[in-house]
Amino acid sequence: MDQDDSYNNYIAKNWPDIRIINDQSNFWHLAYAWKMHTEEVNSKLHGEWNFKNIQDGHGKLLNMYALMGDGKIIKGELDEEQRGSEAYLKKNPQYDKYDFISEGDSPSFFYLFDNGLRSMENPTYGGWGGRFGVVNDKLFRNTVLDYDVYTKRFEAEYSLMRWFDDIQNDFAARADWAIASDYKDANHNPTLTIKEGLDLTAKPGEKITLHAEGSDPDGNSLTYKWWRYFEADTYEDSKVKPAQVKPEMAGNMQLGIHQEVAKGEKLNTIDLQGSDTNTVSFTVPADAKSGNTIHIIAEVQDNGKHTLKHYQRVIVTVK
Ligand SMILES: [Ca+2]
Repeated sequence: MDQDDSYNNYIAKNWPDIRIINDQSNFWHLAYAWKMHTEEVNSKLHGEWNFKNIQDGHGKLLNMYALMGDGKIIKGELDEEQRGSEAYLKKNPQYDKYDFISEGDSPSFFYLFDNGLRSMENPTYGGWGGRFGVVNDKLFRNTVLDYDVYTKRFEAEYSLMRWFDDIQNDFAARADWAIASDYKDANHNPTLTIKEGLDLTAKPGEKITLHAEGSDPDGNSLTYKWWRYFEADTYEDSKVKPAQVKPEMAGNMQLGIHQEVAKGEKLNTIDLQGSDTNTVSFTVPADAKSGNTIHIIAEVQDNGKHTLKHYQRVIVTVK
């Protein structure tokens, strides 16, 4: 965020070759702005879920995790910022006891999870830390939008919000690991490989079939889901092209950036067959140009506690 000017005033001047992902807006949405969202993305940010799955009965470390009105007073914090206090809850009645407070710093770390989304390869791919546009070869910012299926708008922050359930489920499993005395006492994520590989080339009009092979260390049953991350890829058809927002417009930190979708416009015109099975097929559009990419996300989900996932991203490059 460049909260303390350390990027603009020091790093950019003295270390110009360091690549920077400058998140100026997305992170607010896994932080104090979460109450602005539709309920569909927030279901695991409410008090009941957080208390039960993260804080209560999960050992000494998780007992220190801070939730709204949980009675914890943070030494040195301003009185009006003591979100654990009864007084704060009374003054801010939009929150319930044990509601999520903020994980605003966490998205910048989420890139490093090797969850299969490949966000650490390229900030424009998107992953648990959100998705970013290219300002120049050293700088990435919130200049790209993802289509929020609930609000029907393109929003920078949806590139982060779309993962909230998965992020919180994963966190809850880790909270369980903190108290498990044996491996079998908690659930663990499945793994996933794609038989055909992750970086493929194809001709326009070619039919592609991909096979997902999941495995679960706990022996859970697995289900599969495939979808095209059309906002992240570069094939353009008659669908709406995700709006490229000028960098100077990306500074609206509290509200994010929104763009309405015109009625009747298609968001994705590549039909995935078998998208809820372990084998998906689709045809590379005949008008695809050489160099275009198509990003297909494969998800595997177990049926253990917190229904954990792993992903793979297949990138098809048209030649
Ligand atoms: Ca499992």
